[in-house]
Amino acid sequence: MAENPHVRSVRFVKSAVHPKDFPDLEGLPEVAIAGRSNVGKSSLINGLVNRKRLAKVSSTPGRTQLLNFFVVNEAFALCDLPGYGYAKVPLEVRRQWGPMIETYLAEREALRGLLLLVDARREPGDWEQNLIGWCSHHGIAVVPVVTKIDKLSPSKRQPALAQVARGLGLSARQVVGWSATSGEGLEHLWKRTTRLLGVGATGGDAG
Ligand SMILES: Nc1nc2c(ncn2[C@@H]2O[C@H](COP(=O)(O)OP(=O)(O)O)[C@@H](O)[C@H]2O)c(=O)[nH]1
Ligand SMILES: [Mg+2]
Repeated sequence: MAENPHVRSVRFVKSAVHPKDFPDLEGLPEVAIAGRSNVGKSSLINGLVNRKRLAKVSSTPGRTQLLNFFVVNEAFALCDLPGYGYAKVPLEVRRQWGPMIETYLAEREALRGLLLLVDARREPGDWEQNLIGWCSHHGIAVVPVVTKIDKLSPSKRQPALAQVARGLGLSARQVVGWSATSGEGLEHLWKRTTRLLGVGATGGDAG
């Protein structure tokens, strides 16, 4: 597993659902991580910040129904958004996902961009398209990340990225390929995250 040399410190801040409970991080720029349940959001955060178990990786998809806030290098924040679409979660809870995420996107002033995760073996659907729509409505930049690319043979990776890009109506060059098990794509992911946050905002050598 590759180490991210740009990360010096990371801490969990809190979990919250409602805007009144979101942490006041005194204007630290923030990037959010979104995607269907089990797509690899928590694993991506752990990989990005060199921690095995900071964000809880769950073998029971859909358990994370809170927004989880982290601070990296005391310079920026990451927000692990609740996963969407696990059938065993009660309908009432599933109904709250959309409004919960939309409220966050609308009200989080420090939010600079969103990493939208799509499993390498799935095609993006209406939910991902909707999310891109909300982001563009609120002026939030989106970086699509294709997760679990280790599950594909090397020759199938580029076509998979292109397919996800098409499904999202974006160009393949915009898409980051990522594997939490091998660390492949880490440097690309960091670069794109840094760019979302703004130059100099990462508190380290931006690379
Ligand atoms: N092979 C592989 N498995 C992964 C990868 N990322 C996550 N997983 C696995 O997928 C499952 C769900 O991951 P998790 O990070 O909890 O997803 P979340 O629900 O989106 O937060 C776990 O069993 C992880 O170990 C990856 O890049 N490669
Ligand atoms: Mg998770």
